[in-house]
Amino acid sequence: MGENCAQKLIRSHCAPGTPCEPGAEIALRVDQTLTQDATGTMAFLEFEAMGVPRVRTERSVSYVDHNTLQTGYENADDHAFLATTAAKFGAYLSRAGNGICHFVHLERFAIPGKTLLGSDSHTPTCGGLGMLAIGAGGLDVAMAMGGHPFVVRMPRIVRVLLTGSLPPWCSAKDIVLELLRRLSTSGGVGKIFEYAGPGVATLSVYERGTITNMGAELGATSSVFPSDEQTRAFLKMHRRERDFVPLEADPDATYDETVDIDLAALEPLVALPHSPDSVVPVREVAGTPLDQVFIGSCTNGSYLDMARVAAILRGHVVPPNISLCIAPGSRSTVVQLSRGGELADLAESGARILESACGPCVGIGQAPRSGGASLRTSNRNFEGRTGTKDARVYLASAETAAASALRGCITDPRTLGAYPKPAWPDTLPSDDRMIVPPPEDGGSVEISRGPNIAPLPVFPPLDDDIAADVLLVLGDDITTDHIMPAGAKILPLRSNIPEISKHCFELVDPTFPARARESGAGVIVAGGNYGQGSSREHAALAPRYLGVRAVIAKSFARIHRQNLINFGILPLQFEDASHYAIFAPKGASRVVLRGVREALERGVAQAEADGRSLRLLCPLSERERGILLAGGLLNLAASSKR
Ligand code: MIC
Ligand code: SF4
Repeated sequence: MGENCAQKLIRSHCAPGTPCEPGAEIALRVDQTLTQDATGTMAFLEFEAMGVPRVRTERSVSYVDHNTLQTGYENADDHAFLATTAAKFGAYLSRAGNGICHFVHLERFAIPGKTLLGSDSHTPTCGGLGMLAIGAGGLDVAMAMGGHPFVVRMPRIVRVLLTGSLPPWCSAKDIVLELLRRLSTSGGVGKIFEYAGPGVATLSVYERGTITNMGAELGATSSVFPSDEQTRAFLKMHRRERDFVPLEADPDATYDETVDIDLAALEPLVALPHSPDSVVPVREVAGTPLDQVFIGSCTNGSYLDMARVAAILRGHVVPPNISLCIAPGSRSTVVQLSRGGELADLAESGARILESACGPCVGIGQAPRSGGASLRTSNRNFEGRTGTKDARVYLASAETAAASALRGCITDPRTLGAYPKPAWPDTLPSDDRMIVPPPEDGGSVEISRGPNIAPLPVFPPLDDDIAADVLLVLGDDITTDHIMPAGAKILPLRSNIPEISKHCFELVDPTFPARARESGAGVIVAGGNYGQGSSREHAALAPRYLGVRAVIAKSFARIHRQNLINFGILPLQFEDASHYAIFAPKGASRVVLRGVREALERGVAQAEADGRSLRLLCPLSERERGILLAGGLLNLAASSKR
């Protein structure tokens, strides 16, 4: 039987004979890893704790792209730590200023047919170039750097059949927003989206990257495009044609599901506050006043996007109510914009040009005014993520963003007239001098450890009986931004768990850290899709540090569930979702679980909640059970070494 692209990528990276039934665990060989500074400090601390002298991948790259705002010593300490750990352990270092990890990786390192594991949820961006690219917690990535396979449940493969071609003023962002509109932020959990059909050839790799990037917002395990002539052209443009490898689905390939999208029928779309799946046509909200427009991020920070934006803004100045912020995705993009003159167009329009980094996307600078409205080309508009709790954030394409910046309110770009088609250069700058290769032998490199680098916390093995206070009862779709907020003030504490845990659930309930510590053993109750969003393992580590032993939810997002397991927190699911009412709105305050070890064997735990009995599911693989029993993956790895 023929295979689709995802199956080919998986089969070529699994042990021969692995049964690849959806839901079964598969162990993937990891060719490349990517870490970024906000998750990378922890990942390298974890790698160091594993005692492996040098990375065992084909390529591991450590990026500095998130925490580039240095308002104190913390981020600079982290950068020095990352520079020295990269050199010591054999990873490449992409220095601050070189750009956002997903762009730099796509442009400089991605290779069709290979696997990439990254400690960032948008790692699937490189699926736009025919890779199997997956986001994971830092500890999973550290294990992969140490040569261990990445274990994941075999996803269902969804064919997204693209027909036709995009009308003027519609772009790749509208394709993925359409998917979010139809499928929601949990619609991709346990799935890989594979793009197919005649529409694929009409999309450049940058456009494909926009789509695979936001597959993360669908909750997908990954997203993948075939590797074809567009892929070859992209690699040639970056002077890497030698890395081209074709990848296509067999003509008789089958899929678990199909979604059809007629590109010609699309129109500009926008996600309304506060979720990437609250999608409506731009025309329905046209005229909504704005205070700010942000163009950039790993979704829409490419040269392709920037050149279109420059062409739209050329000769105009943004109106007084608009603060327009633009962050090109990579240093190579800035160089090209400057050589081609587009940078002048952007600056002349009044745009505030920011460094090539994540910046406003994750609340590092440019927080909107209180109650303000911001339209952004990034991928997440969760409440409070900008740094302003009551700001309203809309997500749209670069074209819609530029049009809205010009008019001062949400604007359907089709009302601007002719669609500009900027000339496309044959090559883009491919200068790797901001990427530091590791020395052949890093053994003597001393790791720089400023005061911001705290030791890893150690947790005991799992208790057999757990009696815990219900610390929080939450609704559906709780994001990791709710659990462990980011932003300019908290992100610098990523390498210091005792400090960062003081901000756990800050936006939801600022009393949480103190209550959790006082209780000594706590449980969190939540609705569906708990932990959606980022890969940050701090959203598990910090609660565990504060004494959280279990999360009881209707369902979990993939990466976060694995992070909970990796740090010894039980991810328990209501067998009967209506039992959520035992806790909400104001219900049981204490949960008792007895014989937990045996319950994990059976996959079902019997709990008492203020005297009421309920069954909780814990469907775990043998491997996951082993991790939980040991009190976390690091404990397990250490015990297997002894
Ligand atoms: C994000 O977009 O939320 C981040 C910041 O890139 C995170 C990683 C992190 O929290 O460091 C992600 O997407 O995984
Ligand atoms: Fe950076 Fe935003 Fe992309 Fe996360 S989503 S990697 S913060 S640009």
